[in-house]
Amino acid sequence: TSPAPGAVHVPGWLTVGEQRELVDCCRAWATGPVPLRHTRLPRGGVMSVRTVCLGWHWQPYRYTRTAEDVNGSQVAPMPGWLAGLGRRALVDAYEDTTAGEGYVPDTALINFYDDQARMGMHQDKDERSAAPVVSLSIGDSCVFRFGNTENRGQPYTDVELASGDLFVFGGSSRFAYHGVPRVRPGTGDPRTGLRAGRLNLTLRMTGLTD
Ligand code: MD3
Ligand code: FE
Repeated sequence: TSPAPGAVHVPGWLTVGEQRELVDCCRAWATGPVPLRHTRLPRGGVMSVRTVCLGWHWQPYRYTRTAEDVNGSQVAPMPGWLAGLGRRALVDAYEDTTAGEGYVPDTALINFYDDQARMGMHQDKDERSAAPVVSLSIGDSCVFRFGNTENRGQPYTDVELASGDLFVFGGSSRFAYHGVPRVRPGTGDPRTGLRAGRLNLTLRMTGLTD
């Protein structure tokens, strides 16, 4: 189902087995060279989600290879198999066997939401590429607020994102405001191995080179 041009929601795209494998990987990445952390914002705020990055380290509002804002370490690499999952996501979402061609996501941002975590309305503008963003959700459901490209307010559409859901943001939706106003505690599937909270992986092409 498509709430806007280029935006496609595919409920239940990941199998429970794939979700469990991703949860295991995320646990390892969360304790990797740059551990899961609450991102500090330049004006003194702290994000309520906890994030770990692969390939490039995102800090507001730029991508770096080393995490000066955490511990100065080099981020873990973006695995080739995860980029491949992103290509398969585009093929399935756009129902076009060629949709993944040239899609080589070089970063993954992994956000962990506890019951209280939220993400305010924002645009993702730090990439130098208009390639689609692939979003994978695991664990508790959330309300995902999908807005417009003009401002953080209305008009917007609220969509429920559940465990296993794929969302692809391409075309004009790539630069739409979006956020997560609430998580729904206790709605996850224990078979994924995630006992509480919500995990979201976004795969992106940064358009950056070293
Ligand atoms: C629409 N993450 O990491 S995923 C983010 O669930 C982010 O953790 C949310 O927003 C989360 O920046 C939402 C869906 C998403 C991700 C990136 C987008 C939607 C997007 C980029 C452009 C447009
Ligand atoms: Fe975002």
